[in-house]
Amino acid sequence: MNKILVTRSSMPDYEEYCEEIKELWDSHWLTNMGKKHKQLQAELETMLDVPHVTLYVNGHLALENVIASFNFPKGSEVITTPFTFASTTHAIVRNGLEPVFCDINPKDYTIDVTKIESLITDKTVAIVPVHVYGNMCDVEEIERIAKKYELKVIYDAAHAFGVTYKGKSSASFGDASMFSFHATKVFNTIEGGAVCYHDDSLTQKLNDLKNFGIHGPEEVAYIGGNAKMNEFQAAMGICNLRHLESEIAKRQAVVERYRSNLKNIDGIKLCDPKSDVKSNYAYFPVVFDEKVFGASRNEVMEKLAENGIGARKYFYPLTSVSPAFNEKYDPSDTPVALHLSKRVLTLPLYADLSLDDVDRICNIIKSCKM
Ligand code: T4K
Repeated sequence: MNKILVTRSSMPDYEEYCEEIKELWDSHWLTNMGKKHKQLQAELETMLDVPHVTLYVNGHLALENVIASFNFPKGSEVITTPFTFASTTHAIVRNGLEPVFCDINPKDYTIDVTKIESLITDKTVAIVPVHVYGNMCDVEEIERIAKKYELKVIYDAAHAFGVTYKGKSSASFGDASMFSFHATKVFNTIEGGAVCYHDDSLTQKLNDLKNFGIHGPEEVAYIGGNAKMNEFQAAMGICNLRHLESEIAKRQAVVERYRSNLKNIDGIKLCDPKSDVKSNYAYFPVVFDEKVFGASRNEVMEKLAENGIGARKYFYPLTSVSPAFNEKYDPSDTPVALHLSKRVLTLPLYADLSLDDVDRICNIIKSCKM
């Protein structure tokens, strides 16, 4: 029986990628913001409808750098959620800032905007909300709060490439948004990421941070690091962008098949798309209520694994309970996130997952029901 993993990288035809990288053998120009890098950046600015895109070697360094670009005083507080990939919290902490964990809402698992204001102190400088699974945060309420308290908003939009809210690109909200172009994402550049923003003055800061602060052959004006996307990554992005629409349409068909198979089952909760959000179908989370369903999330995961199917617990454990924090944060302060992290399972989802395989996965899940 063929193994099915939680996702599988989207790739162009081999010939298409070879054609795209062919000229690199002529030019020998492999990195440092070359031709492919510039082309992908321009294509993304158009596609995401945002004035500035700065490309990165991966999403994490994009997030770490964009937070750094605001020069927040060390020890300042940043409101975020623990129901995310380690990267979000790490990017805050690695900048010498203090994460303040806000709970998520039980409907779409993004930050609970009704709880943000009570967490604001005179040390708060920013909110780092996470658009989870291809859904989007309540961007309007976050904007209202940020304006009222003069806070920066930096979205972790790793899961939200190509998503729109009321027809507006996910890249257009907040002071900046970070996208991940990792191999496991809806759109990939093998590894990669980007920061999208409106403010012209951020461009120099982000370039300084990702390219050693080099301003010219004889001028290093800032103590920056190295986080540049290379030409092979950019070439992969150029190819994958051509197929994005059809990849998302195929994902949508997979998600619709999952929904029709798993709707109205006692003890299974599906995550409803927010109205006005056009998803990219990045992940398919299912929440198991053991008392009603008769089997726990972990038991379902094991049963799937016995059948060669690799579902994953995105996101368990909460980032706030990492042993690196030495019990500094109490997960019971974010009860919805804690509850969800113990029950959620993300099912296999990628463009070429066959509908027969979706049916098979759902039948195995249904067979776990007591
Ligand atoms: N913020 C959020 C909310 C994020 O979810 C992420 C990344 C980031 C920030 C940081 O962005 P990056 O710096 O990564 O650009 C994976 C990804 O590595 C990670 O990018 C992603 N989130 C996270 C949710 O998932 P793992 O440790 O679960 O990946 P792994 O290696 O177990 O792969 C999962 C499955 O994907 C495999 O079973 C098969 C498939 N796969 C994997 C690889 C590496 C492929 O088909 N091709 C591949 O090359 O973290």
